[in-house]
Amino acid sequence: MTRAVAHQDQPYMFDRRVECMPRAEIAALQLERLKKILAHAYARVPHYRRKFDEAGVSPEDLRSLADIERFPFTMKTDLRDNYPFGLFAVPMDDLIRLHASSGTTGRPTVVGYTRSDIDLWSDLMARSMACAGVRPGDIVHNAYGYGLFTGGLGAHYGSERLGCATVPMSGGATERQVQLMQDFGAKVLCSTPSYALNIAEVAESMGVDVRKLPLRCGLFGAEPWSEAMRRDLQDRLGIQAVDIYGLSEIMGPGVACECNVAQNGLHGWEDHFLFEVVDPNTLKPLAEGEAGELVITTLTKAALPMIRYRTRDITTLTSEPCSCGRTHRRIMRVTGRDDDMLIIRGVNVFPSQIEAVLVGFPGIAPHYQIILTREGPLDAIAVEAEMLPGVPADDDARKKKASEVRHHLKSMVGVTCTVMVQQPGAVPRSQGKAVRVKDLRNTAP
Ligand code: DLL
Repeated sequence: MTRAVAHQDQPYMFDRRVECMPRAEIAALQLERLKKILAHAYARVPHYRRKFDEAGVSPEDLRSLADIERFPFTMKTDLRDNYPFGLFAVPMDDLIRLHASSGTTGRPTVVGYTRSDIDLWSDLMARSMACAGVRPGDIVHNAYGYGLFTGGLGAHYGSERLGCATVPMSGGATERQVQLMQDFGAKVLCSTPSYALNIAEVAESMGVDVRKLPLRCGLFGAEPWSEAMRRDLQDRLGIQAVDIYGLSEIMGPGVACECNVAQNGLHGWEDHFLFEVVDPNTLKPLAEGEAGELVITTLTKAALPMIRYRTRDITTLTSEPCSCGRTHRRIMRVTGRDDDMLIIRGVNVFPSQIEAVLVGFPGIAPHYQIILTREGPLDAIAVEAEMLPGVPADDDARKKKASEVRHHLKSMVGVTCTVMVQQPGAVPRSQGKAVRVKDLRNTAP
């Protein structure tokens, strides 16, 4: 498998030939690569061969990019049903890495990489970081979890490929993180947005003003977050907070990343991935600007080609020109996963919409949890938030604040919920991906 961006001996910066490629050339490159990857998957993976045969299509049927619609989707269940290695398209001897997601139920999903896949991932992660404003020579503090999760090693390899001194912190031991960020003079923080908030809070409690440190840029992803959270993090940390997206099944972090110029939508790297947005109910393709489920096909990965993978992530796509000059289409902020969407008395709600109301609310800290319970036949939702430190937090003050928040949630999001405002520090803090929803619907009262 050839690599498009082969700068192995040079730090990756900004390859205009690739990132600013005219759209017609991107489409031509995608078609050429899509033909190859379909043939690769069909020839090497019995699952794809069977699925294509059942759908009555073969790789030769693809003449234009639009023909992709004739090919079957791939879902997380396909990975689970073929656990652990059934969807791999290369001999096991060719693999140099395995990652897995724990998953809340059942078998984990396992993903594998050849050496060329790891190179590609490192290149794309370096490209993403450069796009976000990271520069060779920067000290990168990497607080994404190392291990089976793709966040830690993905950011690590990309950061090294870019030529940055990479600090492999992983999550946890937050006071130590603050200490080392300060001592080393980190310019870049890689973490989930919820953990960045935890770091900011711990720094404040240690009397460290992060805004006065050399930290300049945050690469935040792996979970949904809101514009309100971006403003809060930028303000507290004195940085530019940039959104980065990815998922293990497709590669890991670095499938798409915002540029530091516009900070408005994530450039999806179309020389290596084909993006579609479909209606999650009818599975019909949606036009640009229409919100639906993101579907991704890998165009160049060898070990685990993914054909029309249904991510469950809800977003929109745009090919509007971006002020940074990059031509790769943007995936607008992922509001949440369709399996995380709450339906409360007929109203569809993503946790990130609740976050957008809470973060920046006067007197309220940006930590929250959503608790789901059953009241008779109906689902009920309670939001647990907490007062900002330093604000009066007696019973009356907290009740009054709770009622204000409840009114805002009703008018901005349309849901009626119970709101509990607790003392500062009461809501559990995140160490990695935040658990936003506590579902008590199936537990006995
Ligand atoms: O979370 C990869 C990653 C690591 C991305 C570090 C960015 C930074 P998974 O654990 O497989 O991989 O989880 C993937 O996380 O389908 C989304 O639902 C969610 N997600 C990832 N990035 C974002 C983001 C990594 N920027 C799942 N905004 C995806 C919203 C995100 N959701």
